[in-house]
Amino acid sequence: MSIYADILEASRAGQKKFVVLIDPDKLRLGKIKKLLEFSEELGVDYFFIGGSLIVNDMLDFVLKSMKEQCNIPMILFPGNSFQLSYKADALLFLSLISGRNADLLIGKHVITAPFLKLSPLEIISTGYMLIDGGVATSVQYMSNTNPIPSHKEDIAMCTAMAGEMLGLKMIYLDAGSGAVNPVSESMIAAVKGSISIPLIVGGGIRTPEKVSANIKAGADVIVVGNILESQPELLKEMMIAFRTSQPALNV
Ligand code: 1GP
Repeated sequence: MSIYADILEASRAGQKKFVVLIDPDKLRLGKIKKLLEFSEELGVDYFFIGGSLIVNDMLDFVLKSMKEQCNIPMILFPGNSFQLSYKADALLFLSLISGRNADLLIGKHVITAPFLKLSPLEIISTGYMLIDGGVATSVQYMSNTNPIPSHKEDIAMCTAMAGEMLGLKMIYLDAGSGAVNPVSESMIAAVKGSISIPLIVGGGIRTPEKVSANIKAGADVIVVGNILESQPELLKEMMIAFRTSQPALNV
């Protein structure tokens, strides 16, 4: 089954997915090892690999060593068109629909499409929506776009609806890596109620309580990155919160 089919089927059945975001630039290999072991042991569904700006040329190397150590599928979450590696399993083909930077809405896609067409990667078109997380994040600066204000649920809902109508397969609500304020539960619920495609939520999630609250609000896929780089052991509590909050499992 393709990765997208798996996410879609789970989302329709009310089952959730947990993703660990790996920024190849930030992680030391020793730390990756621990995080990979925990992720495999605790049943993490996918890895997202990427960052707004990757300075070291580590992508291929990181993917190769991850593949040697564990079997969790790896999905590229590229900050730019250079973050491409055939060692991954899939790629989020991101259109930054909360912004008005034509390059990130369609321009880069035109340039990369012929390469992706030849690649073995599963390409999953995803509407990426940056939500104000209370601090200027790398993605905001690098994309040269304004995030949607955190209380403007109507704008977020209409943006997500338009993304679905344009044929995008998933919506990613992101407060940006290291956000002070993660996306609120009320915004998650509002967006979830306005679309029928899977909803990914990430950015600034630091506690098991927030994981649980986001699941209850309607997120289909939870993404956690930053905090696990420094505290990989927190993954255990997060996974417990993740599993116990799923309606389908609460029997
Ligand atoms: C960022 O949603 C991801 O794009 C993860 O954010 O690193 O803050 O967990 P954090």
